[in-house]
This record gives sequence, structure tokens and C-alpha cells, in this order.
Amino acid sequence: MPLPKAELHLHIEGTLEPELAFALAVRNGVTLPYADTDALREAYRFQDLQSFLDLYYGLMTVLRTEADFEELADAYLARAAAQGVRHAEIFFDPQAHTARGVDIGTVVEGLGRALDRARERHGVTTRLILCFLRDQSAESALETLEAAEPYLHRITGVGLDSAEVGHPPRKFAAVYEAAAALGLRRVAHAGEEGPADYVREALDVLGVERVDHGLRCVEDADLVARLVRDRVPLTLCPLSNVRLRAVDVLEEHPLPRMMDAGLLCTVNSDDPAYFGGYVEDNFAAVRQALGLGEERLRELARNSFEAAFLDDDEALRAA
Ligand code: ES4
Ligand code: ZN
Repeated sequence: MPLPKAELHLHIEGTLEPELAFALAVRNGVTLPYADTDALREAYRFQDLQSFLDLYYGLMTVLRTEADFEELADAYLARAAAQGVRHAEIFFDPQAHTARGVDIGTVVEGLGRALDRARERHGVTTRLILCFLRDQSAESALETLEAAEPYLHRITGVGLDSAEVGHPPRKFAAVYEAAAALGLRRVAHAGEEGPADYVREALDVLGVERVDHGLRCVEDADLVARLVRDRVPLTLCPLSNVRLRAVDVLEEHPLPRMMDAGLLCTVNSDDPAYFGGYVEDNFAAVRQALGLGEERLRELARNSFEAAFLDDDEALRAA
């Protein structure tokens, strides 16, 4: 039995499996530049974050209707539940859809239908986190937040994702301030490919309470000391780091050293359809490659509930 856990770093568009992508392509009359699912899987050899993102934004053009987003989230939640996930905080990228003429309401309502059912169907509680694409303009992020206002009852927080280097957190200071004023929680990807300074800036300028990846904090001892002291959670994604070459091989992932240093680490799947596995696959991989013992694995699972946007009593029930 997999350990009960919360998944805190999961892009719903990154759960689009090749089989569903082809089924939706047929349903929506979209032509994909791959002959079949095998040819598509063959293309999953990424050099870095950007080469992944290029394929990822291309494939998600098959997502068009509320039913598509509902089916996508249904499939993820069933898989996650089977891997011990009791609570999932799910990222979505509205700008990747609105840029193609798909309304943000279509996305949120479709995902919402699946999320509403997940509790009884799978025993999984959920939150939605709206991510801004950091390689788009700050104005576009503000417009996205405005477009989301009718749906804020369904949205717990905001995040920041896509191509990191050259798009520092401070670019989004205004939209994060506006999000905070609306009562939204704040997280951001930082220190995946970008430097440790981006992690510090996400804390200081954006006011994030959790850092997505945060891997490169290990290059800055003062930053590590601060993250430990303030118990700032990091949502690490080990298989993603290998596939996108943030680390050379899993055996060299800094996770054990980060835990030894006292960092509040969690293990998550990021884009599981693309990176070789869902969250328990990530747990199994780090157990194998890094020799993490049962106590360390239990610590990771416990950390995931501490780091989740749950009330204390909800966290206890979920664990
Ligand atoms: C992402 Cl792995 C990763 N990094 C940044 N942005 C993303 N969006 C989807 N997956
Ligand atoms: Zn991510």
C-alpha cells in the first residue's frame, strides 16, 4: 500500500497521456504532428525545460471543451488516488488555453466538475492553483487574474510557471500583490533552472509561502538557513529534474542532503504523463536510487500534509 500523501506540484495539463491526447484530437478535429502514441512517446526526449514546454503547449491544443478538461482531471484523480494521494493541489495554465480561444470558464468549470466528484469517488480533496506563464507579459498576467474573478470561489491560490530563466519573480510583483488582496494563497516555481536568487526574490517580492522546485537553493547557504528557519516548503519533483536535465542522474539528486539540512521537502510528480510517472512512482524512484529509508519516506509524506493549504483538522483527516 502506498503511503497516504498530498500532491502539491502537479500541472493538470501535464497529466495528458498520449492515448487521451489522440482520442481528444479525433473528437475535436485537431491534427497532431505525430503518427501515433508510440511516435509521440518517442518525442519525449527533452534537452531542457524549453524543449519540453514546446511539445507540451503543442499537445494541449487538443483540450477544447469543458468535457475535455473534466475527462483530463477525472483520469488524473483516479490515478493519483491509486497512488495514495488523499489531497491534490492542482495547477492550471489559463493563458495556454485563452490564447487559443478557449475561455477560462470552460477550463475552470470542466476541471471543477471532476474535482467536485473526487471526494466521494476517490476520497481525494482538492484545490486549484491558477498559474501565470512567466514568459508572457505582466499585463497578460493581470488580465488573466481579472478574467478569473468570476471563478475565485473555485481557486485557492496563484502560481508562476513556464520558462524561468530571464523571467525573474519581480516581473510579477503587481499581479501577486493583487492576488494577495483578493485573499489568494501564493506559490511560485523558482530555482528549477533559474538561480537561487530567484527563490529569494519569490519570497521577498512575491510573498510566496511555498516554493515549487526550489532545487537550486542548495547553492546558497544563507538561503537554505532561511528556508529551514521559516519552514518554507519546497515541492520537489525528482523524475522531472532528471527528464529536464536539472540533475544528471537520479542518484545525484540533492533530496537526501536537503532533508539532512532540515529543509521541508515534499516529493511530487510535476507533469507525470511526460516524465515517467505519478507521485508514488517518484517515491519509489527516490527510494531506489537514493536509498531513502522508511523513516525518510514517512517524513516526506508527513511534510506534504504540513505544506498543504489545508486547515489542521482537514490535514489530520486526510493523513
Ligand atoms: C512545468 Cl516542469 C515545469 N516547469 C515550469 N513550468 C512548467 N509548466 C509545466 N511544467
Ligand atoms: Zn512544475
